[in-house]
Amino acid sequence: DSSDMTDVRNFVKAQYAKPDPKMFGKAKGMNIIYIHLESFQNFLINYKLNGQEVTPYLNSLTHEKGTYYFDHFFHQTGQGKTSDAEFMLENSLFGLPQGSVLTTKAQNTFQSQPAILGERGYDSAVFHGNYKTFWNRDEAYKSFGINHFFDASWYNMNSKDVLNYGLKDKPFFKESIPMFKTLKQPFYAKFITLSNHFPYPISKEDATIGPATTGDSSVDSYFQTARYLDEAVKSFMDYLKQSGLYNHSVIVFYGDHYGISENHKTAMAKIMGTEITPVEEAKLQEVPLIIHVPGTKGGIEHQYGGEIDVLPTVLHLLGVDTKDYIQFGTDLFSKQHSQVVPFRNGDFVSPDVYSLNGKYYNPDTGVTIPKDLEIKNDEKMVQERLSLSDKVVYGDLLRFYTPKGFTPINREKYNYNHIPQ
Ligand code: GP9
Ligand code: MN
Repeated sequence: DSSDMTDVRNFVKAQYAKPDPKMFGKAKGMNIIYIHLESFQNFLINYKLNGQEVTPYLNSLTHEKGTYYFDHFFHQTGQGKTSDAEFMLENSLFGLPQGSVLTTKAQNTFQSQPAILGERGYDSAVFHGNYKTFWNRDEAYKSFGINHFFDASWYNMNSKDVLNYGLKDKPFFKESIPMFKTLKQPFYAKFITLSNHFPYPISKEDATIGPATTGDSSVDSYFQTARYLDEAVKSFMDYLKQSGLYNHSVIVFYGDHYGISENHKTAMAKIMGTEITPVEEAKLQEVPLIIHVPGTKGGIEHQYGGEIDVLPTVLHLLGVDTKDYIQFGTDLFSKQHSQVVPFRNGDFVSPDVYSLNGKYYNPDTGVTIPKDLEIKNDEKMVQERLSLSDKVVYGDLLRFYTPKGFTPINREKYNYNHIPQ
């Protein structure tokens, strides 16, 4: 009930991390573009297969001027996979321990990024080459205050361009451009790719790098679909540069979750050149987070963080104060950012300890360590964070609290009906 909301507010207030004044508002008034890198794990960055870079474009982006590459950034998804990643990035609330928020709680009250920005004059749109009902997106997006949803019905879904979950990434980006151009600036836009998805099928013509040779077919072709994604993203970036949007947009790239599950340890040991211990398996849960902020230096950021932290980080870059919002992550650039990263199952990682399945490990040596007071406190904090976030979602608690200056989202205002030409 609403008294739970008091606990939530107190917790969120206590863990609030104030923005670094050097980063706050650095991108005020700029567009924000998210590029969702389907199933993309961080180990792919700078990985060489048979002496060749797998993702040369994304690799180069990690040290381009004005881009921040977070190399200890973890996915925190559960059963909701892609939808959990989207949910965390839009709301800075955790996905649920079971099922997907988008499918089970789509009608809840949220105070999501597209609406927060909408109030500051931003248009908003999501682009995706699958049909709108997948993951119940068409219902959930209304609750997030997303103005336009360009789903598969807007694209040319001819059989040569469709594979696995929908429109292949190259035609997807290409066909998105005319629709993208209709947005009014400043805008929020999200492009959800899908070609790099299990079991990683790819045609001969689309494969521009050979497969790995572990003998595990999905692991082997993962490198080929990742390369395809890299090329698709590069051509979209070329468009952003040539149109001038690149200099007026924060661009966020993120991997949503692992691509290779723990059922493929034998093959992954060959890929990584080391046995996949629990600590190695946890490190494989790193996904890239790359944020381009025009007019800044950029750099490689080593602090630990997770998907829950993206929203406050981005809002602060855009000059939006988050103090009054119920967000369970903290700004990655803040001196007060907590580096304890909860996984959805209650495990957690930090630079000091990996807590995995009831055991505690030194992250550098992989050796188990005794549970000390610090670990106890981290553990308590992680459990509290997850369970309070769950209370918000299960109890639909945001209906009892409206942040200062925020107009509650009216789902009735949105519909994504579209009759294809
Ligand atoms: C499909 C896509 C895949 O629309 O977003 O979702 P996933 O299977 O990765 O959760
Ligand atoms: Mn996914």
